[in-house]
Amino acid sequence: MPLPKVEKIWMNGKFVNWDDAKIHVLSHVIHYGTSWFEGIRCYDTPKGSAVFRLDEHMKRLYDSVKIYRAEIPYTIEELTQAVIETIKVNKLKQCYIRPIVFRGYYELGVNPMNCPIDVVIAVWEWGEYLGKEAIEKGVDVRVSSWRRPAPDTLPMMAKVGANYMNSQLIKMEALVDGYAEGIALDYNGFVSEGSGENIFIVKDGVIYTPLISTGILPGITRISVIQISKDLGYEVKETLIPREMLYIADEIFFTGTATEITPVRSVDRIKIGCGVPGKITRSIQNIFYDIVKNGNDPYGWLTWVK
Ligand code: PPE
Repeated sequence: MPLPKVEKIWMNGKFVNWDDAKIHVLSHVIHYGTSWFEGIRCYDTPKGSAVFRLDEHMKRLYDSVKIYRAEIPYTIEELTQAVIETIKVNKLKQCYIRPIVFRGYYELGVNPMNCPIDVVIAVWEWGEYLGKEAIEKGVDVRVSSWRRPAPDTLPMMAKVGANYMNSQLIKMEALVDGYAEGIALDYNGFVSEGSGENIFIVKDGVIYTPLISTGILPGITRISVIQISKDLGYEVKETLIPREMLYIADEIFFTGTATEITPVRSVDRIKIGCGVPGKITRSIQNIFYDIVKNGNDPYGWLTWVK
């Protein structure tokens, strides 16, 4: 599906027309994957438009850049304000927000340090991530034959363009084989995450999710769901999860900005629980969607656009 165009894109401090937001083919990012980005959602609630956990997303962006010895030439406050302005200038009530920082055009060669840091913020409308009905009925997934990188190869805590080549392999393999998504194991063979989402497993009333050290992105939806689950009175364990625990789980669900909270109904064609979204998944979904869809925000997680 082609991107649904909006009017303006914020590029290095200025608004440019969607069609003019271009870079040179010899930009460093194109050759070596030198980019850091975020995915954020703005929701249309009855109380007005609101961005979910904007501050946490922006902090993660600055952290991603720092890991690579680079620096964003704007303060976090400036860039946060620019996100809000980009939503407003495009007159969108709800949208997906993609701030992206990259090494631009100057010289080539692996050393990135002389190339400029360019900053872009784009917004567009992005609906269901894992297909229609996924959030209601759940998705069928497989365990990927591709693993997440070992900890001393690529830093997976950084949300970096290059990391998504690994995600692309996981995703393509799953789609070609008739699944909605793939679950990658980490380099030791423990459950890690999906190509673009974190994973939670429910077994005997306890909620489990993989450790940060298993090659996962530290998801903002993940920490939000951990908080919601604890407040609902559930025990949450961040721990190593063996592959077979997926098969005997009572419930499984994915979390992520694009995917929100999507139940998993089968793994490797093995039915999870009754093959329909479980009770605990539902109760967490209910709180999450009450925040983002209805604007009922006991946690102060929403930034109002007006
Ligand atoms: N793991 C990965 C690898 C990942 O890309 C995401 C977000 C998550 C976990 C969940 O993180 P969070 O959004 O902070 O809860 N993936 C983004 C990009 C997806 C894409 O296809 O592009 C997203 O969901 O916006």
